[in-house]
Amino acid sequence: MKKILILLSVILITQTGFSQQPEFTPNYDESKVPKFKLSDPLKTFKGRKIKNVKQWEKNRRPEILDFFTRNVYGKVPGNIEISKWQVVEQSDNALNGKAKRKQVELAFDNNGKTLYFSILIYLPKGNEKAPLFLGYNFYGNHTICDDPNIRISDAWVRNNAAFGISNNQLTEQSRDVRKERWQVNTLIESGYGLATIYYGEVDPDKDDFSDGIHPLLYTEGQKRPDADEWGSISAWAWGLSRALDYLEQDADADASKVIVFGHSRLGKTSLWAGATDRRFAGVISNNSGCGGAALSKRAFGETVARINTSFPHWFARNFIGYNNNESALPVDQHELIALIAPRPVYVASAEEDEWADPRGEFLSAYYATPVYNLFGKTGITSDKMPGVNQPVQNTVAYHIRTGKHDVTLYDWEQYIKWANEQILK
Ligand code: GTR
Repeated sequence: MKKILILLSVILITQTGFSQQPEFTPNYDESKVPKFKLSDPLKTFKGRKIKNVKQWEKNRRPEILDFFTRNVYGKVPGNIEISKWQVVEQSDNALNGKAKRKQVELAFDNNGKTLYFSILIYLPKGNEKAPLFLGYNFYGNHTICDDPNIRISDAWVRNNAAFGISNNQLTEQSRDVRKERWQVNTLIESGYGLATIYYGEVDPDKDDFSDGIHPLLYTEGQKRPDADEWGSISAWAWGLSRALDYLEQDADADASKVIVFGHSRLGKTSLWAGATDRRFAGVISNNSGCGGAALSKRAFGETVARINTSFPHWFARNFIGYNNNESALPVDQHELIALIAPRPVYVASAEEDEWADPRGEFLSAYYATPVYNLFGKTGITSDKMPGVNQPVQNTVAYHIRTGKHDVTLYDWEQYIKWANEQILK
């Protein structure tokens, strides 16, 4: 029996590639969090105190944004606009007559290459100018609800036996498998629209820079982004901004009320999109963890070194310089959140999601608050974490709910309640 088990684990290790990972034991002990000093969002790198919005906008915000751009997520090395878009399918009678549905394909041309991605849009019927949530999905637009009219993407996808995905291809079998995470009916009934995109159409989530959007902006002979250029998170954030470009031209939607949403790696993405594109009216980070809302310097759960090793394509290569070297960072993730000010931002954690460091996510929201205060907005007023399932909802909002790393109906109910106050009013 023992021999069989050993053999099985050897097969597993070689099959999954885990053997290449250096050993890593996450710290889940609060008393072992290293002592660290957080940078003051209201003091410039040169030590000048920031006293008002004007100084923040002129001297501080740009230097923080520049640091994150070059050293964390990577800069987009050029400009690509939508070359053409096409409504490939639409209906005024979707979701039992409650919604209008559109499927729009955007095309981007550059360097003799073309990239396409599709946005699935639902708008509440009779209230099309409603605010709308925009966010990526992990397994294709057709996974988000049981609507049989949602087209199936033919882009590369990670295999997933539970969803019937093999050969890196999506099929009918995975329709609606992620409906719990999207709660489309609740959104529509609450007067919100939803726009979603399969993230793999913008950049397949693998360590390969020959696919997705990156090659469209290579200089001659370039094979991968330079050390300060975009990783996948930055590429996905770019895609969200292009989706917003489209929404600005769509007479059915109100592009001034788009709340960018994302879970996990896509929550890191929504934060970066919200930081870089100030047209987004609000930003939601659901369980985004390391490289998202969680403070890197706490090194609790997933760390910078670990994330750069497991997912070498997510960040700019410069970020590797902070592997096991977080104290050298002149910024931390609270300043990513501060970049979103004064717009509403919601950081959400889950109790069992220790890997994402709920306390580190909370503290980021708390330490971003002085920048919100500068704008006369209320953020997180106490450094004491609220109890489980006891949301604090100001312009900066936070909750930690029971359960695991996921997006639940509870999360959406909070986002809607908060958006009613912060975006609608
Ligand atoms: C994990 C990763 C996290 C988070 C998550 C996800 O494997 O370590 O940073 O992004 O994936 O996106 O589901």
